[in-house]
Amino acid sequence: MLIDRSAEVNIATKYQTTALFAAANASCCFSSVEDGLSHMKYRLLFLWLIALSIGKLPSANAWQAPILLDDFESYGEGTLPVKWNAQLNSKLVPLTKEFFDDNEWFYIEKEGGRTFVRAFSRGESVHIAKENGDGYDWRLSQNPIISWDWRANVLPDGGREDKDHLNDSGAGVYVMFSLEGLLIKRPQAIKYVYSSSLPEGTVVTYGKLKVIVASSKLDGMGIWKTVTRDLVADYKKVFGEDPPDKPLFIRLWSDSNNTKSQSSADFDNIMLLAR
Ligand SMILES: [Ca+2]
Ligand SMILES: [Ca+2]
Repeated sequence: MLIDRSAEVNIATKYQTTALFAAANASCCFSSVEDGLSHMKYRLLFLWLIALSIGKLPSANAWQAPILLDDFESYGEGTLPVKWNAQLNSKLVPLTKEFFDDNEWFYIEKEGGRTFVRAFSRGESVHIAKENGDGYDWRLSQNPIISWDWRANVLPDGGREDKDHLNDSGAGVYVMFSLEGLLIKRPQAIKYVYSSSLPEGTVVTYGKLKVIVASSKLDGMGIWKTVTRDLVADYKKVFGEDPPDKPLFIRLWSDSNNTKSQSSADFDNIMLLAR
């Protein structure tokens, strides 16, 4: 059977031309970050140009746009990250100040030209979530990579994810895949954590919740780190099967309730990428 590839080639050429045009534009603007292009946009452009330069820019019908879930640049300092939801009685509901108090909160911070969200807990567990379909349509077959920046400011003293009674994580990025069960819904999820005490790469199992240590205090804290995880590969590794194509939601997390201590962590640039 003959296949007409001309349309595909034309569109692929258009992508490459657009990338080169974007590069030309970017070169004129690198000295003026404050003019509007965020660090995130540079990073997306950079990834794209690398793919182009090594000849790995996929054909047009295989190429998937990266999804920028949130870079928090659209919020004012001290405001709530209202693109995200609170959870109430197992349901995601609009985020309001009533969900927070002095001991547990997520608020927007600005520092050195960067806008991000800070999670704080004192003897509590605090989280916000963003449902798949709420402003983004995420399919692992198209965007299997999850990436984010985080910075641990204070990690729960003595927290360790492999002990039930000390199970606190100063920062977590939690991907929920399914909720199964008739009376009691059991989540199938991967939770990437910034651990107070376990080394990077550690995997801890709580039934269908798999905890993967993505960063560790053993390697330092107090500086921004970028984490990039192949969610499909991680899922296969910890569950021994292919993941469902459409995860349910992403949750940002911080807790210090078991150790009765404190946690403070910052999140930024949450992205879903193609391979
Ligand atoms: Ca930001
Ligand atoms: Ca806990």
